[in-house]
Amino acid sequence: MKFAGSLSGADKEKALYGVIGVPFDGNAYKKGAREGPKAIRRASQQLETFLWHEKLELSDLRYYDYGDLKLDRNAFVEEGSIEEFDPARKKVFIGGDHSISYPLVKYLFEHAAVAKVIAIDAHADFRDSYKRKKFSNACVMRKIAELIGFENVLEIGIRSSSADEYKIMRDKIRVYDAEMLREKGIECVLSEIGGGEKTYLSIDIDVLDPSIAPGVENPEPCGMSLESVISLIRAIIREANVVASDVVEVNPRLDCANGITGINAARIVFEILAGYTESDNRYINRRNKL
Ligand SMILES: [Mn+2]
Repeated sequence: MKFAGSLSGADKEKALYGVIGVPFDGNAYKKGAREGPKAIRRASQQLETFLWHEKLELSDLRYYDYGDLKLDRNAFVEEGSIEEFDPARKKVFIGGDHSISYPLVKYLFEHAAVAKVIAIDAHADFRDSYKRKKFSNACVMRKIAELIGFENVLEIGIRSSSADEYKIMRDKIRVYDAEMLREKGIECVLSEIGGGEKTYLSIDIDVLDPSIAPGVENPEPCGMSLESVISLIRAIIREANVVASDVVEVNPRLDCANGITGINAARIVFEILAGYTESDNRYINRRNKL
């Protein structure tokens, strides 16, 4: 099953954007996120591909669902495997536990395709190691910062870390936590993110309140609404040069019967694709045509 609105295989050469699944949960404590891509694709089919609030038809956006990328046993991207998906195209990866962001960023960084990373997440993910795993999903932003430089990392929406993580993050990276967003609104972030450097945007679905995203490994109280997360994502894509994104940590084994976490993740993927189109000035608003 393809992501809703994807071009057909015969038309894939016309694609401007790519959707790629990464069914991996080898670094998560509770397993199940490997089934995330399938659940998000299925959920996307339940939503209309017409974005009502923008009067935008998603199948006009010309994206192709390339299927799944395989990470090897050590969670590294095999050489050349992302290139199959054309490095020039903006992409959305659907996970997978959050640890997938590290090999993806590493690959893109080493191929000069990404210079900065913005994470939207409830958790800091800034541990040096967790349960004896260096590449645990609880360490992913630390590993990314060590790779691309602490000054090139921005974390947004954070409301949970250990005291040790906080001590390191406080001085070394820029953080806009959940409280700041509530008090000052998303505008406080926007002044920080211009500049045009190629940016990777990682969205952990647990940034949402657990009442609307229960299907996650580590639910964290007092989360954001879907509306605020969508406004934040669209504003970031408008201001920064986002060339790749991921939506991670959907665990269908922990979701409710109606699959609401997968549905909200699918909606976020829709918004990323609409955002890419808008920032590339390819936006087609049907409001006047209908
Ligand atoms: Mn998280």
